[in-house]
Amino acid sequence: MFRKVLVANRGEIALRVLNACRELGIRTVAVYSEADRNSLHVRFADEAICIGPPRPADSYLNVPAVISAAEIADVDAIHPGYGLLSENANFAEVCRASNIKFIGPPPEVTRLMGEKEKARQAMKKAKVPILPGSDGILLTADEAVECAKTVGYPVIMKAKAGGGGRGMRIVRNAEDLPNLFHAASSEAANAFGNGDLYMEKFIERPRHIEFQVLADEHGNVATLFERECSIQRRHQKLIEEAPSLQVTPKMREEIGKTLCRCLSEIGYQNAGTVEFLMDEDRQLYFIEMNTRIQVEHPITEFITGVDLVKAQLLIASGEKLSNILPAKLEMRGHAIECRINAEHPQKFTPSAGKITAFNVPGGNGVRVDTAQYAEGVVPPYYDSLIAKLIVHGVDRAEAIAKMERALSQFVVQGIDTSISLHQAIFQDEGFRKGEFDTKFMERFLADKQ
Ligand code: MV4
Repeated sequence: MFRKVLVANRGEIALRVLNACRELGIRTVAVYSEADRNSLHVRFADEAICIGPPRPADSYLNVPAVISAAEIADVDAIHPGYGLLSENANFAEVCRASNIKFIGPPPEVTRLMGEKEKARQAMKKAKVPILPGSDGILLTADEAVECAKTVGYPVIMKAKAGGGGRGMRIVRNAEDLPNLFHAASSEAANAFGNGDLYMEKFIERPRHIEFQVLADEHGNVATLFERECSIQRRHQKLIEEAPSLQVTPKMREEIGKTLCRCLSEIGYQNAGTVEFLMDEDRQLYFIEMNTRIQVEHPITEFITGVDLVKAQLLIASGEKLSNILPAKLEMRGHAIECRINAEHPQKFTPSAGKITAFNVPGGNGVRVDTAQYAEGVVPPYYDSLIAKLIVHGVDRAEAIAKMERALSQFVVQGIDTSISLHQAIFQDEGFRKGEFDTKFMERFLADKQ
């Protein structure tokens, strides 16, 4: 096992990774920006190194600064958390060249999954269901018009380098296609430095369902069931739950088996998430893969009893899955996560500043992952997630009751938070019945006007 690990992240995920290291007897090194001097990830690490000014590009995303810190502290490995450098194949390559283990998949695999159209073809080859669409990049609007004739409208143009919904356009007829093709392409070229597009059949009201996987460095892959992540606004998830009410045991098993075979073939390693859309007929279709630990990983930890971050560390140190996972993985109960953001609950404007009061709920089956505290400061430079409230019940009804109780005891003063928005969502009849799709929040917010 590693002697010393650097955590290249901040906030709750930095603390989450530090905790896993501590429990495994690994020494820890935090890196921080000038805005995070008084952060808990700095306080609770064995060593901490300032890597630059507040702006992420000047600190947490500054590869030479992070690598220098790793060399000065003489670490064996770097855990990137989520966001920031976590899916940057070039960073993983620099780690490799510097003889530092990157805790994640090999850069070649990260690069493959980062090219969404290549990932799609790789999944297709391994018999993972994909949506009807193009076989590769469509270079011109004319080619796209031809392709759409076989796929059938509506279609969606997506950027091969895409993410977060940018460089995407829904197309409902051939007349509109050329303009939307060029709009998507220039948006993608601007955002990602690459304007290449591919096409998929557009699903009007999809559910977003994702499968958690773990792969060791010996070719073994396991799936840890699914998470339902349809409650989101502008591509930011707000509430996630596991398992999904819509996935039957048979679907879970079939998708699980196919994914294990596919990811073993690809040479996947470490933790990953395979995203699917579910259509109105409850069919699942692969859309993309995330090659990192995800924000919502605790709900999977609750239903499986597996510590996913410890698993990442063990896998990266060469351990076999059979020595990490129980002989038979089973799902127990139901887990739900609410993302508590520092933002206005109706206007969604970010809210930075000093937290004057902070009470975190607890009790049986209640977990709060946060790096915030009373008198703590939310800087304006980073994403607005300040805490994750996660609950585990014997069934969905108990999980909902626990979440409502816990939300009512979560007190944050001095800044705006999304706590009251979550309380309103939990009152919603459709949400309570599990009747929702990725358009839920749009309808919910329109009804509240
Ligand atoms: C789609 C889709 C409908 N049909 N693809 C949005 C972000 C990117 N990761 C994939 N996205 C979508 N792809 C097809 N063929 C609808 C979305 C989508 C969405 C997906 C998951 C969660 C929330 C979403 C919100 C709007 C659109």
